[in-house]
Amino acid sequence: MTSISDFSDSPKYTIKDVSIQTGIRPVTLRAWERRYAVLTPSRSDNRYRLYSDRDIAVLRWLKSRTYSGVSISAAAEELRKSMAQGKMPEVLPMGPTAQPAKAANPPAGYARELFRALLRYDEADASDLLREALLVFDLRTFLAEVLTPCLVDIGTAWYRGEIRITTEHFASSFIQGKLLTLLQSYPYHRNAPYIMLGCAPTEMHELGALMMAVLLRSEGFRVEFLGPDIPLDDLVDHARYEKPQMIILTATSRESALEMKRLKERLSRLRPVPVFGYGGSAFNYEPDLLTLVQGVFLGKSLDDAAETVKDLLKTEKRTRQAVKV
Ligand code: B12
Repeated sequence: MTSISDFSDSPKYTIKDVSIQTGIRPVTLRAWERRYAVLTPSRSDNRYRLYSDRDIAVLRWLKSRTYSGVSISAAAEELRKSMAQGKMPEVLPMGPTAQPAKAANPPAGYARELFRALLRYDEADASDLLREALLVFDLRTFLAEVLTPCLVDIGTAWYRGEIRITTEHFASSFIQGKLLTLLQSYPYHRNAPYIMLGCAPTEMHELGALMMAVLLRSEGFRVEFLGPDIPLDDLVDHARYEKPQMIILTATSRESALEMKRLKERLSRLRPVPVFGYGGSAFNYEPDLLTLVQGVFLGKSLDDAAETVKDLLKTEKRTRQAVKV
């Protein structure tokens, strides 16, 4: 279970952002702050309230308690008591009206706007769009229907000679930076199932792997993101000492996919043996690769892969427990 204290307490969200994320109106947020003293948001230089991920978790907890019939004052008292004992409660599921606000545009609209902003090298606009899209869509939609199509459009424009290589590099670095920040904004669970994730040797396209890392970390896994072009000797050595439950590699080209051919066999000599999973567009375009690379193909999309990983690690946990007995 995730505790509220696992969330970062660095101030970054305005009251409007928090209202969208929690479904609690700004006027109510201010009233709760005044009456129940459970939150003390920081202030920006111009005195605006700034909330942290932990503040948002606290607000969701309060809201969830009120949905189970507890009054807001009793929920606040419960929280204060727990904090006085140096404990923060576990995260609770959000109540029904705490859904994100309605999006002004469908995801494809955000993808298009983002593409245009990046072509103008307009970081401020691109950042605003991403922040808004993250607030109004769930993470899977954000990754698959906003970021991915934007990257595909950039690739197509580059291929047709409509944009410069510098523009493509700027856009992909910008998105990579945002994804890394997102990855680090999730709590890091030392005791959760441990996954090493990165790209096959020679593979420089790391954004799909990074998206996968964000998605799995958001699901509570301990994910170590290793980046592009990982030498297999080094990976196997690292795994021998760190003993991950799972290793995931991605490939977008045939050449890099074939680099993984004998990895499963090498991993089978480690104790305990990590599960080896793979994916990426190489396998989607050339399915014959699936017969050449041993291991578990995780699926065609990030979504499928996240579900497959969850199932595999549930089975893996049972097997490891059975071996211990
Ligand atoms: C950014 C980019 C780069 C950047 C990468 C930067 C970085 N830090 O990652 C750089 C500049 C390094 C680069 C280099 C090259 N690139 Co490039 N690149 C792109 C671009 C624009 C975006 C890639 C991306 O991140 N896409 C987003 C991801 C999420 O999309 P995706 O990989 O399709 O993922 C989907 C699925 O595969 C799946 N998925 C993704 N990851 C995973 C992981 C798992 C585990 C699972 C299960 C599923 C899964 O989910 C996604 C959603 O459905 C694409 C355009 C495109 N169409 O994607 C070209 C593209 C991939 N590149 C291309 C090429 C040709 C190259 C170069 C050969 C160019 C060159 N001449 O040097 C080199 C190769 C470098 C190498 N050795 O790997 C071609 C590939 C064509 C092909 N299939 O053969 C593309 C398609 C551009 C094009 N239209 O021609 N590139």
